[in-house]
Amino acid sequence: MTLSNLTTHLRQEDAAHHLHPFTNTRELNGRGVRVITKASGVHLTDSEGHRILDGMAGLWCMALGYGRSEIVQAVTKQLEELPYYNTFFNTTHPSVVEMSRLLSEVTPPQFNHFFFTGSGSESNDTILRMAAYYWDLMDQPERKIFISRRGGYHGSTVAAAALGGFGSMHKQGGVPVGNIFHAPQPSWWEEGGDLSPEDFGRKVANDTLALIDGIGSKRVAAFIGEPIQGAGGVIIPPATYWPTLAAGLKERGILLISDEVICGFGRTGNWFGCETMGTEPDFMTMAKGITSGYVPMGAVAVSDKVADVLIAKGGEFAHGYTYSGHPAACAAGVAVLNLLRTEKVIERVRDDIGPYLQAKWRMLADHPMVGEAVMTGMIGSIRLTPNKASRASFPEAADVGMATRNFSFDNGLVMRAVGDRMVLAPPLVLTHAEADELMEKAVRTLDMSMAAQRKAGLMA
Ligand code: PXG
Repeated sequence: MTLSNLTTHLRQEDAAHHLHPFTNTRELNGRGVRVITKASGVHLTDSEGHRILDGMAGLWCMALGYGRSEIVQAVTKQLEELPYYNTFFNTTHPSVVEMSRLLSEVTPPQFNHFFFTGSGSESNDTILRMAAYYWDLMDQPERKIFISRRGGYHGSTVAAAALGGFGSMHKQGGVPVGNIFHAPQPSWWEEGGDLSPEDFGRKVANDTLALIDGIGSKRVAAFIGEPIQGAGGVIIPPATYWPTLAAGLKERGILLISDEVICGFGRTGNWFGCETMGTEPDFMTMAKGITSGYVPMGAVAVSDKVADVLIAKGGEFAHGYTYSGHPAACAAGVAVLNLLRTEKVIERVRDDIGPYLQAKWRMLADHPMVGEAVMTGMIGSIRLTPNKASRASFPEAADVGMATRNFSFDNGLVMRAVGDRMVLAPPLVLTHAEADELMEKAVRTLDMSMAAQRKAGLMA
């Protein structure tokens, strides 16, 4: 394939001046970056004119798909009327007021107050500070420890990286935030051994509570977890995990933070992942789907239990961002929440396109290279394996996930690889015909990858 002048030019300029997130720049520049120029509905177009089905909704965020004029018009109107004003010094503006009210309507009943940020990472930093302040106000200042999980992802600011459970992130740049302990993750296929998924779910929850008791439960401020771990490979916990863990946290008076950055706003077939998992968190972390990715924004949902104390007993909470409650972001958020409601997008994920896609996706478990194929709502993964009977893994150095991702892209489908798990989170507005196209491409991708692994002697 000969590349157009435009692609060559953009690749050269990108290599010369742009440092990409989570990227080995030397390798990328050697390979040449892929240039995405346009998108519409659930399809991307690259600079060479290839049409690619976006099975990752951007980066888990484009729930309503690309090119929604209702959102574009709402943001444009807001930028014309009031492009910016802050919410710090005794001021507010109509779009942040409307966004806050709408959030109180769509979130579980305990949430009636919202703090706005620019991203999921900033939201988690906010929660760390707010939860610590809450315990000071409750005269329990010794509660300063946060429990997170191995394989959890909570962002890339210094505190959020420390909170997350990726050793690769902890090693770089020090991450000097103390008071954080990492509990095991409920990944049955990889770690469940001979236990049934239900017994394994209970075991991981009880091991987590034992870790907390070992630390001293009265020193623990909060536990944070994604209802379904996203960037850690879409780990859907056994049904016993969350109820056992949430009950144990409640008994010990520990706050529960549900990181809804990926699971929130319909991804799991309910408004929030905690509703799907049956927990009642004290905080929710929100970003991504809150604006369907059109404008950056994050938010923290603060339960009445916490907000009442902050308001009744607290002084000034010395925390905030220039873009807290940015008018254009709130205008996008209001448009998105209205569209999710009027188009019944979440009901459709629960009752129609979700079950349709799940049934087809789960059939991938019959493929010789797939150990398990799981999906809740419209977030799923498949675990690649050279031998499903023994639940074996490919050698790490072979990077079979990455190779499979590249086959997928070449087949016109974006799937992401997390180690040897292929993850999928397409726009929630996917049609049945687009789901069929997605599955056809996924099967072809697996067949191509399996042929390559067999040729390389990595699989019988
Ligand atoms: N919490 C969760 C659960 C997330 O998935 C964040 C917090 C941080 O949000 P911001 O807006 O600060 O990025 C995230 C972000 C990946 C990937 O490779 C996932 C995320 C971000 C970047 C890459 O899957 N999730």
